[in-house]
Amino acid sequence: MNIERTFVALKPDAVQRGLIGKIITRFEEKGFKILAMKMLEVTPEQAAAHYAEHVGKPFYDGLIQFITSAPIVAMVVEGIDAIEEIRHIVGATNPDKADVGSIRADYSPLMKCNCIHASDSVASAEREMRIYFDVEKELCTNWKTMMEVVLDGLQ
Ligand code: FUP
Repeated sequence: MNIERTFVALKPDAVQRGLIGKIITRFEEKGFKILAMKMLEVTPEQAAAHYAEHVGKPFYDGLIQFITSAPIVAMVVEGIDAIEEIRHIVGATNPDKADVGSIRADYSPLMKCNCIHASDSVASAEREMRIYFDVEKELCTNWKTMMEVVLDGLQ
């Protein structure tokens, strides 16, 4: 059991379809802690940095067009095994393959607008959150969620 931080982004389709609240509620109700959150319009530079691993792939241009087409909601989220747990709640990249009950299975009809991004490793999380946040200044860490209060009382 590791306390991890991850980067999560609600993509333009989720913002445009009015799904911000429903999606964030899933993380809050599971016991995750939101350390930072903001709505922003992704710049071409941020988009290129975020998706650098996909340069040259057939879907790259569409991906950059999509992520810059309307605002996103960027978040830093902390919790127990947050990287793997949140990827599980998010579901597989292709909503056709995502577990029933996952965000992508429930809300997305297509891989090219699959509602949400979540980092796939500790290294990716560190890299990605720094594209969107000044991590030294913008994270709210000096407070406890009720889940942390509950865990404090357990052996
Ligand atoms: P994920 O880590 O699940 O967000 O997926 P990837 O980093 O592999 O892909 C980033 C985004 O590119 C996906 F969310 C959707 C898009 N994509 C496609 O449109 N087609 C593909 O074949 C693969 C990814």
